[in-house]
Amino acid sequence: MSSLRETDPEVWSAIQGEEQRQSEGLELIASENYTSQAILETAGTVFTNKYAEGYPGRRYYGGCEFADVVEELARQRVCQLYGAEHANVQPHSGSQANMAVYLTVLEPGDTFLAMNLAHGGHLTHGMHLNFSGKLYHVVHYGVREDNHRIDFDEVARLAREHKPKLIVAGASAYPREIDHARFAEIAREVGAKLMVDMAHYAGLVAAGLHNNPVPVSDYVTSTSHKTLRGPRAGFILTRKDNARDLDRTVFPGMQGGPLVHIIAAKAVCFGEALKPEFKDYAQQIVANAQALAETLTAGGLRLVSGGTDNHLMLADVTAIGLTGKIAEEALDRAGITVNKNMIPFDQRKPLDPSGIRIGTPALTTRGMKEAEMKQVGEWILQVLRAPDDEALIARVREEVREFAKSYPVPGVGRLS
Ligand code: DSN
Repeated sequence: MSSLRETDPEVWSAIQGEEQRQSEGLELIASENYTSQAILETAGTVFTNKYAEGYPGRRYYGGCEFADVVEELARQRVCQLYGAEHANVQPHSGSQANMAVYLTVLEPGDTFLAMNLAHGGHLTHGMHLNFSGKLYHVVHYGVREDNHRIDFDEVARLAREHKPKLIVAGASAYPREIDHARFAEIAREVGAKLMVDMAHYAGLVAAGLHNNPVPVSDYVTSTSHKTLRGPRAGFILTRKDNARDLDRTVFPGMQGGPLVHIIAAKAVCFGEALKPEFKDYAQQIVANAQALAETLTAGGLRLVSGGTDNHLMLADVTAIGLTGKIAEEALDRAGITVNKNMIPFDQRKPLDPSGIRIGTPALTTRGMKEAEMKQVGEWILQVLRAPDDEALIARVREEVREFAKSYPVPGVGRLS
């Protein structure tokens, strides 16, 4: 019996609801995943009680000997995973990891070059309402209109014209492999530093399925909870010569006490990603994305860039007379979770854009393979062809519920 059930039935009940939602639905949000039971357990330990400002061996609080152990394990493992010289595993999130690099490299008002949000970039890549867009002068590159691939001619032209101090590569909604070496060449030519935000595809890099940005970049930022399948958090990789400045920016520059329980869970995550079976998992993510993309394309959906090399795809639903918002809501009612998303050269607005973003990391963790992706794709097509047909949606909802029950979500039932 869970003590939470007795002490706080309202929160306990919300957790039960969320467990049921995750178990009975199909999670296709490209940035979400299910951590292992081991990671969940670690995140829920007494390390949450500990203050450990500073770094291993140099703390501002007593009693940090075990905090040092887990932070050192996390640093060593993530450096081994990506071949990095130095890691800072304290950022609470990917946004804070990006902020730490900006504050290390740039002064307010400096120029950086990054991917347009509507073409796949992230909020922290200079969106006007985000700190990154407010503090810095941001110049955006995008994708080519004819093939939706990053327009490197434009990147080079903008870099030569604006002479940014920093070039940011990496994206949150780009279905193709990113040529980090090409970015590095352009950065070198104009004397800019290169930061790669690999949050989305970090698991694919760890498995050797996407080229590794570490050897060609000054800084690599990431989250640990997307394709890497760890706890919700961030980290930064860099060379030894940048370590001191970067570490000072994270603490005391930006953050106070690190979240030691989450750092411990990151150590477990990096340990899991170092195991050979993680490569199998990552290969299946990509195979599943390709199977789903084929089913959706065969069913008449137009995919941005025509397909995918990674874990995600973007479908233009205006081609079948819908908007992203209508598509997201109809699929949600059928127990299939995706997010509406801008597509390159979108004529619509962010709150009701033309596309939806679909990703396979979470369903792959539940053990689904190509055959299951075909079935999931068929359900998506059925719903999108009749988004107002509530009887059809209710039928799909029931089928999804029955189907999903056969693919357990790790950690569900721990508190029941
Ligand atoms: N919000 C995340 C995503 O969904 O891609 C990126 O941090």
